[in-house]
Amino acid sequence: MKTILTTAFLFVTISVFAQKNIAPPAPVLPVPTEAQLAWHDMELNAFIHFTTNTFTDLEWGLGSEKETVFNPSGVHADQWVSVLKKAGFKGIILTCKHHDGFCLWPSKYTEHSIKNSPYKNGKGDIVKDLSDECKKQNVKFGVYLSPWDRNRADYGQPSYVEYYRNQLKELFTTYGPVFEMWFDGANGGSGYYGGANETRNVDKTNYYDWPNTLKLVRSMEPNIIFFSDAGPGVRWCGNEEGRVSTTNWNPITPDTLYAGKAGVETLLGTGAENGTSWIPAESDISIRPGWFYHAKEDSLVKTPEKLFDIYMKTVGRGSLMLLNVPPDRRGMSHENDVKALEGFRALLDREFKNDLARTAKVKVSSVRGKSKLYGGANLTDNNKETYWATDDNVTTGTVELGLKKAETIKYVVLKEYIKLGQRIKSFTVEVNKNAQWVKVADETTIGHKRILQIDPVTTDKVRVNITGSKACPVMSAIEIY
Ligand code: FUL
Repeated sequence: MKTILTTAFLFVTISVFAQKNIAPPAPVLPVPTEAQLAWHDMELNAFIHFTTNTFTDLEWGLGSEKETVFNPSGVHADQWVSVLKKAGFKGIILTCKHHDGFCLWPSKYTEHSIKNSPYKNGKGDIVKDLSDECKKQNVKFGVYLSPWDRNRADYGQPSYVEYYRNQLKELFTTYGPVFEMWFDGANGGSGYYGGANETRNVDKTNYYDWPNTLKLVRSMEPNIIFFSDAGPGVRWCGNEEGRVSTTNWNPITPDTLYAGKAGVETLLGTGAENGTSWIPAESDISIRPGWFYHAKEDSLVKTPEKLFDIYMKTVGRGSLMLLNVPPDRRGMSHENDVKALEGFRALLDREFKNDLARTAKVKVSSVRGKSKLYGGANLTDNNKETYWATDDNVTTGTVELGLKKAETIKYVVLKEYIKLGQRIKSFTVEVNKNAQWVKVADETTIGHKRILQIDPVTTDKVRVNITGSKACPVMSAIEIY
């Protein structure tokens, strides 16, 4: 008895040891930071655009608006947050200051703010209201502070950059934590500029001295994600239509993105296979035609189906969907927007309800070191920390999922284990129909998440073929709906 036990113990020890000994794949650089990984996992991010424009019916305020025009009958930040949270949004970025320069907090550096508005007799502070509410409801809070300021007399001079930095200090030391900072690309042009009423163009590359501004913000919020055309945290997706390219590389080389470069929009959408930095694409879009609330757009709110389509073309292509839901003059998310968001959530829940892969039999073409640590079962265990991988010299592979019974399927979801970099360059998906494999998708990149919508088909077997990869493929999940 004792010998049997000892032998068994030795066997278990040796096999565990052998499995432990198979080293994980080396990362393919660049790889995301912890903060970027957390950002990817959010999938849904929100914008709140609110300023004097809400009351003047403009999209870009001139900067000459009197503070008194800002006069919401209330500010229901609790409602903004709860509506977005219920729909699945994990963060909210507020236009603390848009291009018109009006500040939603009582900044001590300007008179052009909420403190001179009739709202709460000048005692209001909407940045505080929203950041407090986000804390309360466990939603991340982000800041949009427009670099372009059409109100300031000194816009274009060094003192304005000082002013901008002072405001960043004010915001980050009073209203944090802040998870994302949005540096909008639109700047320079016509404006009020303290009464000058002229056109001012700044040298966008050098005027703001971005390296030092970012350093300042990082000293207050070390893990902040910076959005701008070229990152460094996340990049613009190149359009405001709610889509990235089907080929979407997270890496990109920031030097190739200087403002005004022809064709840069396409590059922003695709990223670059051999890009030097991990700067994923964020896709900003408004639930209405405009970024600010206009009553005339009440009938033009995007439908749940349209929002779902945007989700498929952003989150479903490895990007993040950043949706703007602008409060109206009552300081509330309008009922039409609320209804659209509820419908959007219901669609997501309905379409991705029952993952058929969870109970499927998984067969893979090969496993790294033949070790269970990297086996095919990791693809369907609903654990994002486990993955299927092949040996280093194997850059193609096949995963076959045998469903419990024939089912009609509409979506195949694929995820790479991006902690080790984005690797897969091409893949196909096949379904078995009348004992024949039929190709239903022929695609390129995967990244954080790829959702393929296929014509509904009844099958009991699905096959994913990785046909090209920069190094051995490393995938964390396959789901089928
Ligand atoms: C643009 C701005 O000009 C719009 O007004 C809006 O804020 C959008 C998110 O970014 O560049």
